[in-house]
Order: sequence, then C-alpha cells, then structure tokens
Amino acid sequence: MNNFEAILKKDNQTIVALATSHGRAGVAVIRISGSNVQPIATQLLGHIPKKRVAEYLSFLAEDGSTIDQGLGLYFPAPNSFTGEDVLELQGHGGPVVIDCLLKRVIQLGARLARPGEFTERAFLNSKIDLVQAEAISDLIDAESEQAARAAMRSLQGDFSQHITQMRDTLIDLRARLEASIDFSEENIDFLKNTEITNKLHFILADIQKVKNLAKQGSLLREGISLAIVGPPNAGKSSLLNKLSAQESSIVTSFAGTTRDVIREKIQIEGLFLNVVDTAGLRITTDEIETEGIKRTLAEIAKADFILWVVDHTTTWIGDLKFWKEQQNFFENIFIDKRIIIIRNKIDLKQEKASIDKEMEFDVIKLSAKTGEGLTLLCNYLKKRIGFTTSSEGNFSARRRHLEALMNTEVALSNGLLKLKENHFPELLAEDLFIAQNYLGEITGQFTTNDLLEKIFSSFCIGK
Ligand SMILES: Nc1nc2c(ncn2[C@@H]2O[C@H](COP(=O)(O)OP(=O)(O)OP(=O)(O)O)[C@@H](O)[C@H]2O)c(=O)[nH]1
Ligand SMILES: [Mg+2]
Repeated sequence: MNNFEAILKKDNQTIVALATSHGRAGVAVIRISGSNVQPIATQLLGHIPKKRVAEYLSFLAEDGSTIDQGLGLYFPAPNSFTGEDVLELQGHGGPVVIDCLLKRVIQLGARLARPGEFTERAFLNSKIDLVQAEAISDLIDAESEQAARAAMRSLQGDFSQHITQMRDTLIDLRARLEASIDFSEENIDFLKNTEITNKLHFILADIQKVKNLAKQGSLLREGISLAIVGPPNAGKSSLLNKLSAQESSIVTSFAGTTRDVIREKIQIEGLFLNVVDTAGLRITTDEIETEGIKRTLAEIAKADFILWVVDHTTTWIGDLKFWKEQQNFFENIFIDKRIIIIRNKIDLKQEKASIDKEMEFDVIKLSAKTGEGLTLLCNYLKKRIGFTTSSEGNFSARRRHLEALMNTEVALSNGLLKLKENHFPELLAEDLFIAQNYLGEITGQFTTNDLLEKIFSSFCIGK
C-alpha cells in the first residue's frame, strides 16, 4: 500500500482528543482536526479565530453558557500538524471541565480520536514520514536525555534522509539497468560497466554505517535484557540490589531465598538494562522452589545476556556441568555466547576486581557486597554490545528498522552475487526492487495496513 491508497482508506471525520495528560493541571490542551473545524469553532467560540493567533475566548455550551474560558488557536489546512484544519483549545486542566468540553465538541460533530490518530493523519497527509511519526512517540516516551536527543534527531529527519538518499540511488540504478535491458539490441553494455558494482558496494557500505547508528538508537530506546542466574547463595540478589542501588530482592544466608523472578530497570549512562534476578538453580523437592527454577529457565531463554553468578570461594565448572547433565535445555550452555561468568565474593579472598578468560567464557571477578568491580561489569557490557555514550549522530530507531536494513543488505548482496555470476540482468533488477521496498518500509513509502495499525495503535490517545 502506498500513501495514496492509505489516504483513500482513511475516514474523513473530524476528530477530537485531550492532547495533554489526564488528571488535574493548570492548563489542558484539546485538539480538534478535520473538515468540520470551522463550523465547530463558529458554534463553540462564536467565530473562527484568526489563523495562528492566540485569542482569549469563552468555550460555549449549547444554551450559550460558558463551559470554560481559555485560548483558541486555529491552524487552517494544510499548514497544521495533521495537514487538516486544526483547532487547539487551551482550557483549565480539571477532569470535569475537560469532559464537558469534549462532550460539547462531539455534540458539534467530531468523534473521539483513536490512539495515534493525529500523528497517523500527519503521516497520511505527507506532513511527516513513518520514521518521524515513530520519533514523536519515542520523544514522548524517552527515559534518558540521550534517548530524547536521538528521538529529536529522527524527528528532524536525520534518519529519513539517510534512507531516502539510499533509496533514490537504488531507484536510479534500477531505472538505468532496466533501460539497458529494454534497449539491449542497441548495445548499451551497461552490465559490463563496473559502475553498477561500485554503486552497489557504495550503498552496502552506507547501509552498514546507518545500521550501526540505528543499532545505537535501538539500544537507547529498548536497552538490553540481563538474566542473573546461577547456584543458590552465590549472591545473585545481592548483585541486583547493588546494580539497582536499592533493596529490590531479599538477601539472606539461606540457600534458596529467591523464588519469584524480580525485575528491575537500571540505567547506566543512557543504556537501559532490564535485569531479572532469579531463583538459584539446584535440584529440589520443594514445590515453590521448583516453580521458581522453572521460571529461571524461561528467563534464560529470553535474555540477551546471562550473568552466571558463582561464589568465587567454590568452583563454578561443577555447577554448569551439573546443569548441563540435568537439563536438556542446557545442552549447549558451554558454547552459549550469551553467558558471562561472574565470580562473586572476591572480598572473602581479598582479591582485586578483574576481567579474565576461562575456557571460552569472559569471567568478571567482583564483590556484590562491597561493590568492587561493578563499574568494570557495566563498562564490559557497554563494550560488548558496542554502546557508545557519545550520542553524536545517533537517531532513535527500532528493531523493525534494523530488520528492514538487514533485509535490504541481503537483497543487495544477492544482487551483487548474481552480477558476479553473470546471471540475467532482470534478476538483479528484481533484487534492487526488493531492496528498494525494504527501505521504503522504514520511511513508510511502502507499507502494509497491518504495520501502520501496529505502529499507531501503540501511541496514546491525543498523540
Ligand atoms: N562476603 C560476601 N558475601 C556476599 C557477597 N554477595 C552476597 N553475599 C552473601 O551471600 C549470601 C547469599 O546472598 P544472596 O544475594 O541472597 O544470594 P542468591 O544467589 O540470591 O541466593 P538465592 O536467592 O538463595 O539463590 C548472603 O548472606 C549475602 O550477604 C559478596 O560479594 N561478598
Ligand atoms: Mg536470591
């Protein structure tokens, strides 16, 4: 579906919603968008306010009484956020008065907006592209300064510009390739020209660059998940508490203290760690502990990284081996790249914090009690996932963008291979077309209705 088809599908009703958050506040903003804005304004405010000038007005009920007083701002189409006629009312932020005003606007012919519908209309009217629409949501939901700055860069079009440039180059390349196919009898020897190979390599290098920036953006937004697992009493809960700087998990000297999965969201210099503390792994007949261990295994399967915590005063190999033998699930644990071994309680051996290698594992020695080695662990994680604290040039991105970039890369590499093996140019043109559509998915030039619905329905009402 392209933009044009999407526009045909959208309904033309005028929509209204509270743009500010619910609850009590000094000011609340109600936004109205659509073709009925002018008649609504005439009845609600007595006249249509001067365009883009704040006017102090009474918001009138059906019987002419005043519901509220405040500012009215009129933005005629197409120079508004949605591209339609928009009226913004700034009234008092009380739940009852807001409710009365919304009811009045609905009575005058508007309907309540669906989640994200204002932004969706802005997208359908080509005021913004899909990346920018997502950036609005990311900016509002940003949980760190870096994430907010990255979202702003996407909103200003940094990410879209990269994508559009690459897509334009691909379109141009495909047009020339198709011309050489159509006029092959005129001997335009386009394929032998190294220009096309060079251009493809050039775009592939560009994709790599954008992918790296997008990966940072996606990390800023979504963070990584860490599961703290290992034998009982190793200090898993102590590690979670130290990392989150609060007593989230109960710590005791009894083995088998933690049974539930405890979740904490931790931020280290802009990087979010979604950390789970789990029940210690051991064979037990205790029904509650068995359920806890079942949940631990489920968390291991989901996590980006596993911190396998062991008591440094005991050996760890035995524990891992034991679980390997006991559980089919752990069949590949020795080669699982996600595992990082934490040798905890170094204070008991008066050792210094360090990063070593044992077998194929990275091993970090630390003390969850004194906190020594925690910075080492955090820096290690940042380095391991390639997270940089300098947000220079980053823009907010999502997993779907990364997937689309990877698909583009695959399609172009396939095309390059076919070119090398001297296949028919038609096949290369097909790959270029596929690649071009993947890039179009990112900015929304080529999307499905389902994708749009998925993206906009995750917004709040009023956005
Ligand atoms: N000396 C020392 N003691 C520690 C350290 N980390 C944890 N402990 C102690 O080890 C014991 C167990 O700690 P927990 O954090 O409850 O261990 P756990 O791995 O969560 O245990 P389970 O929930 O039973 O699986 C407690 O008495 C802690 O105070 C450490 O770095 N040094
Ligand atoms: Mg515990």
